[in-house]
Amino acid sequence: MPPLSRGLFAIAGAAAAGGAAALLLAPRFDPPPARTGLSARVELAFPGLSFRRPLFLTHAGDGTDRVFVLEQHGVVHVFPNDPNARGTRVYLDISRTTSRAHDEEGLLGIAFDPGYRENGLFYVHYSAADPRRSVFSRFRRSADDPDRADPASESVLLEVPDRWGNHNGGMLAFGPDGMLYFSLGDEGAAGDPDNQSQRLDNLFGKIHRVDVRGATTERPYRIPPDNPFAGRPGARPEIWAYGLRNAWRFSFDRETGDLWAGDVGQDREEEVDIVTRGGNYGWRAFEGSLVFDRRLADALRPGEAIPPVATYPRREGISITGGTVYRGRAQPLLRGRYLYGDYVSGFLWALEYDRAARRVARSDFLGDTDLSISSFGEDQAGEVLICSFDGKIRKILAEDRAAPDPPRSR
Ligand SMILES: [Ca+2]
Ligand SMILES: [Ca+2]
Repeated sequence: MPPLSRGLFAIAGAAAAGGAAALLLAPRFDPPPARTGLSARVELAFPGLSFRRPLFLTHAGDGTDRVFVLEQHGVVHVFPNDPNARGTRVYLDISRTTSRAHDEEGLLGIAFDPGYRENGLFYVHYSAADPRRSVFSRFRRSADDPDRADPASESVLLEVPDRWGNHNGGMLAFGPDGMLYFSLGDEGAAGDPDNQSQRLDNLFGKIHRVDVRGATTERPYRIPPDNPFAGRPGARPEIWAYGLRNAWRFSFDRETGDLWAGDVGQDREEEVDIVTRGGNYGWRAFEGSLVFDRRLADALRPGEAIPPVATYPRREGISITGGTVYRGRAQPLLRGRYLYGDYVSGFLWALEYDRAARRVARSDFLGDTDLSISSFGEDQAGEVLICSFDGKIRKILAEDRAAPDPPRSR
């Protein structure tokens, strides 16, 4: 799954599974020096439930307050949002058509239609083999059981052939505008060898936006006329933003509608972006705030590449898991903060962004969870839950760290 470069995923995956030998090989990380401000610990949200490589968690937006958890091998579970839940039901099982040939392949994302309560429609992104490709499909809820999807209802929206198993993106979500957004990574290998993220003639290294309302088998989606490159010769009209290496997870702020993404770095920096219409997020001219390809960077106009909102160096983590802006009620200290983490180091951060000034007002290192954080999800009420590869779902409990003693006067 996530978005790792340089084959480290195998090490981390084995470590997550408890392999002692692998743990010896796992990279070591240093917490950031600042230890004031907020801190947090994590706690099991559903102690009675365990999952096999849970990759994502969400709700159907239909008022039923159920939780849906994706397992990488191609299964979606559903259960009531109750800490005492003892079991789940299998909502969807496409494990036979989902490819797990590469660690980053599988059932990667799910998004419920804004009209799900009435129309029962939802969308998934999964990997398939022979030939290797990303598949975007629509399914429908079964007619007689709200806890089951109709496995025969699949309708393919889009298939994207892919030469490499890594960097497949994976997120899909509806925006506040009712459009379906989805990410694709730069296709893979390393360093985006064909510079696809900067080019507009392909779907890789981007976030896309399509209109699935009134879709038919013949026309599974339409291009919103206000897409930034709609009508431009040679450009894919689906593109919303580009220059993204592997935006494994993105989310919309429930209150502001802002689109936040975590973009996984290559060798030096992980980054957080606020993604805007037509924006170029720099890869592979830039990796985070740093020049990656001098020739490409020099060819860009000043300001053409939009810098990240935040970055962190490799000593703090090597594969960002983009999170979500907290709009729940249970953790007032986190209200309005963008929560994100690192899949390999397990570090967790909260960032406060000043939208008027367009800058980070405050950033807190919340702590080391010691988890392989694969995703942040939200329940119906906006409470944020963490999926990790130990199979468990956790909530975040924040507290104000005691301020350090002030320096003594001399
Ligand atoms: Ca790929
Ligand atoms: Ca960037």
